[in-house]
Amino acid sequence: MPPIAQDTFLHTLRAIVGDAHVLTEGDLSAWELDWRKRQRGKALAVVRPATTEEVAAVIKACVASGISVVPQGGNTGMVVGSTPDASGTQLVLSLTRMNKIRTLDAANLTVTVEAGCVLQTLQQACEAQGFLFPLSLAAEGSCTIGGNLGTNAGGTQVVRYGNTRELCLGLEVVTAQGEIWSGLTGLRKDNTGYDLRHLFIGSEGTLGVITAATMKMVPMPAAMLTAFASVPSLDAAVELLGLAHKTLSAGLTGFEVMGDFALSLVRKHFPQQHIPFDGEDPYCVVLEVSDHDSEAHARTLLETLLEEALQDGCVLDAVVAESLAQARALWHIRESIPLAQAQEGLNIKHDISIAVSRIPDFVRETDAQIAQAFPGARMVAYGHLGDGNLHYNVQAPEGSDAEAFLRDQEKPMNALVYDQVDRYNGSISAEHGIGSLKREKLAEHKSPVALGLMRSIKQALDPQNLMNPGRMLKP
Ligand code: FAD
Ligand code: 2HG
Ligand code: ZN
Repeated sequence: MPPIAQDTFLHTLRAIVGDAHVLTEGDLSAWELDWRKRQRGKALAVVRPATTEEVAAVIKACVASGISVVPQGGNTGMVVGSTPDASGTQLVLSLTRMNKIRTLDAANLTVTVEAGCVLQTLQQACEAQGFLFPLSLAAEGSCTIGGNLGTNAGGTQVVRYGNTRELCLGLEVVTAQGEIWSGLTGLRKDNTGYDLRHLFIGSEGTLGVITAATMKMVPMPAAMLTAFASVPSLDAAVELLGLAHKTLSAGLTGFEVMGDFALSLVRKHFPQQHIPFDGEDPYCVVLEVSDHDSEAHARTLLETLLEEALQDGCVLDAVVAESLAQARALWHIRESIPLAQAQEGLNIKHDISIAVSRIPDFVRETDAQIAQAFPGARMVAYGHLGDGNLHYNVQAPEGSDAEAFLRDQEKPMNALVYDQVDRYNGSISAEHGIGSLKREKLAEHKSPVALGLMRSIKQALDPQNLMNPGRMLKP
């Protein structure tokens, strides 16, 4: 863009959102560098609108000047989808000033919230009115509901409540043309044609900008209990999951698995945390039961389950949290794994899903292949076993240069793992999305028919290819 045209464009943006909210100078790392520090981009500017109308005006200005837009929430995404490329031509559209909770409708069990609202703020607002907003992930203190919808985030309660998609009843969106679509109906039934909200959920900012959403809440359970158990194998963890479904039914609200090396990284980098058991067993599980009757009822159910599991041998040892503080501490261990991985150094992530029943075989087989092909590679396996979603991550060999390992080994490592995922009929992205890190892989692993349909949708909604171009779909 010639300098004069660029000045005119920035002047237009300043007139829309105010001078203070168009950032072009100083340290813009918070918007230009992704959470994993995988890529640093360069933004033309960071623009921070405060209303839906301002977003629409910004997009219209972008359309008029042919400027591409990268919507951004908390910038906690795992696949480099929310930061600009290195060209210095893309506008980062940060939604964080649009953070109001517009309405909470207790009778309809819904809350309408702006896209930039931090997830934890939304959880707390619901809790204050006696409701649970059942989306929970370790980034909840900084990720936004717009980003959660943009990625169709999962987290630790999907086993009971589903992904963000399942929690959304309506959206308000600014289209790629700068029009406002108001779909905040809060209806549970509406069969008036294509359900447009589902196009935008999980579209990673490539089709339009989500500015607000109507989300489901559930009545706060009377009790939520957490247990931490060690298990002799992944097969045993799967057996325990089956028992938990049978005993707890809809009361099972969390079921996470953690490999011993993943836990050892938490021990190493967060020694102040107390991890039950000594780390001798290959896997541990965190499980949560929610109960609408009472804590005593929940405890009886959980203890019955654990006793049966101990007798069966699918659990070796278990503790049940005695207080909310203890429950939080147990969950904190699990949630610290990505942070411990980051402290350990750059790493390779595989956010995969496979039928729960096939996960043990997948891990056995793939671990063996990796050990042979990449001697010393350290496997950090953990995740949402209840959803068949494993974070099958890899840390560079001990003492090696992680940057060099990623440069030389990430491609062949990904090829090996994703070929295995194909063999097991799984998915190469369960909850984090595609962004730029996985777009080549999407092109290889998604069927040509599905890719063709995706391209048609993109072309129909964003014919100028201005919305987060190059993310998800290859240019
Ligand atoms: P960003 O990172 O800012 O954006 C993510 C994507 O959404 C980008 O493509 C962006 O363009 C798009 N986007 C953002 N806002 C909008 C909008 N308003 N309209 C349209 N598109 C938009 N993810 C999980 O699924 N489960 C987990 O358990 C989980 N745990 C995590 C733990 C840690 C410690 C961290 C750092 C991340 C974790 N994540 C997890 C990944 C991440 O937090 C989620 O993907 C989250 O949903 C991203 O929200 P965000 O506001 O940070 O979005
Ligand atoms: C989690 O479940 C997140 O903790 C992050 O999805 C996973 O860092 C990862 O690979
Ligand atoms: Zn996860």
